[in-house]
Amino acid sequence: MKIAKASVNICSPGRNFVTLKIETDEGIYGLGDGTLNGRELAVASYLSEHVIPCILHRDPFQTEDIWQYLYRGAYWRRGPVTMSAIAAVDMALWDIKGKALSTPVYNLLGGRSRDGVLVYAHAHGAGIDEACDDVARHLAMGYKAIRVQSGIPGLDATYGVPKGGQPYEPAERGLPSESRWSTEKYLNHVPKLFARVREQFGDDLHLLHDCHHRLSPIEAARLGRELEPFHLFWMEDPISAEFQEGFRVIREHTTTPIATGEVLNSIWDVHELIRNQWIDYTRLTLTHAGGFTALKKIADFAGLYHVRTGCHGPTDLSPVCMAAALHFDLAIHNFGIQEHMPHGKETDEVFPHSYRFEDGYMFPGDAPGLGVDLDEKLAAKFPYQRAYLPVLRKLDGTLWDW
Ligand code: CS2
Ligand code: MG
Repeated sequence: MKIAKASVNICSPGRNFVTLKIETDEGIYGLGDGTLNGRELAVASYLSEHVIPCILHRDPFQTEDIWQYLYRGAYWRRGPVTMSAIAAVDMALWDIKGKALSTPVYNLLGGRSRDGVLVYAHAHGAGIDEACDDVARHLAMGYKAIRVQSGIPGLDATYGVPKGGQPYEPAERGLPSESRWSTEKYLNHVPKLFARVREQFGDDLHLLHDCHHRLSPIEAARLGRELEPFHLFWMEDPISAEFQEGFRVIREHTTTPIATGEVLNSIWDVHELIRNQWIDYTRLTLTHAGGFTALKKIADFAGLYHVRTGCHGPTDLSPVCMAAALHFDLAIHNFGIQEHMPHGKETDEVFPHSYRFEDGYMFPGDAPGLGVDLDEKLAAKFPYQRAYLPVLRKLDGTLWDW
């Protein structure tokens, strides 16, 4: 079997997605997600201009060699654009392998290591009361793990709390919006939020929280320590993820488990974090970190150090990535948890899939390959629209990490 054709689809059914379709001379095709929120066209062009010409006529079963060719062969290493493009190819090739062998991808990765994939939902509210109402709503839907974010008194907007009942983190058309931030107000508020959530919902529920890179190591250490009585499943991205050494300070002061990695894209971004046991969960995704071929190696390395996975799974990654993540999560031994943010109706219709949610767990389904498709006709009705993530400034105007 040979790769006969490959094309990049860019569509916006609710938000922008970049999908690579690789077709073989035997009529089998595979899909890969290359979406990089706010920088979609850079990946699309990297794929069309630089990657597709190099993979034509190759054997699609040679996932390892093609991965090495695209990574080492380019000379230039890492980075979200490069690694998302490589991931899109890798995912599509594993999809083809699964279809050619008539088996779901998880069987090619080691088979089922568990019955289902534990996922966490997102609860949020303008204040503590509203956030608790949202926790109750998600519990009623069957979720066993819930990330909780709430508005901060004195701040107009904050990460993880969409305004006016919009879906979580809508793609913002036009140039980036700006909002203001106060670490002091945030640090004073979050322990109160979790004290209330634990009091109202008891000990069984897994609770998570995302700091979204905004703290210094010692501020994160303070927060982790103050959250200890509420036994979080994890405190996510307490500081800028690329500052590996910074996690040492946090670790020395608190037993609250730490997760990071959603903005990182290779083993070299996390190997110190893992080797020194400064984190408990890696958040690397299949899309941004080079696909199955790369993530499997990272997970196996992490497993030696009792570090588990918690793949990033926001709505700005397509259902192709979600499907891929579920195959991966089901198969690897040191799986921790999977983020689940349901896509909107339009996105689900453009990407029909076999995965499903039931009683707090997700299941990739038994369709051969990834079990996800792209309805190209429907996708054409949702053309790309430029959209950006917001930008953050401190109260005095200093640019900050969003
Ligand atoms: C987030 C993301 O899912 C998460 O934990 O941190 O929502 C992140 O902000 C977006 O994926 C950025 O594109
Ligand atoms: Mg996050």
